[in-house]
Amino acid sequence: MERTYIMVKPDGVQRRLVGEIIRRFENRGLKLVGLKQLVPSRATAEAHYAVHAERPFFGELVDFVTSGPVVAMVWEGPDAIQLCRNMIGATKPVNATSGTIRGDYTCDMMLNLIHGSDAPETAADEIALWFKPEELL
Ligand code: RTP
Ligand code: MG
Repeated sequence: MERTYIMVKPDGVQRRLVGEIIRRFENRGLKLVGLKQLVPSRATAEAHYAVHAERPFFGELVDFVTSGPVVAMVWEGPDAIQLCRNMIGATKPVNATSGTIRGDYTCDMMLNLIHGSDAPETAADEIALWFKPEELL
């Protein structure tokens, strides 16, 4: 069993896609173990995307993810990290195929609806960044 950090970004909340996204993960058989809505602080967003701190789009990315409410979640299941990445779809819109969340609902590189952890180490770090242990059931 693995746990992964999933976040509906501000564009996904604004577009009323929270229910659709949760439905997809539940239909797939994953278990929801943490869920909350919040407006991320700049410090949390910068820590979350710290790996991209030197990239030219970093400021814009932090501005975007702090621009409104996000829905932070932890999902659990076999190979949950890669399984969720596959369901989310590629970062580059042209590579996000139909049937994935990004492939079905967006063609924008920044407004791409959803984040998912990309490896076991980043999943552990992100879960600890966004959730207190007692918030996970
Ligand atoms: P995320 O972390 O948000 O789940 O997205 P990801 O793994 O698919 O992509 P990542 O490489 O981690 O990049 C994080 C976010 O930065 C924006 N980005 N822009 N202009 C660019 O070349 C570029 N590359 C990445 C995207 O919004 C991406 O979601
Ligand atoms: Mg990423």
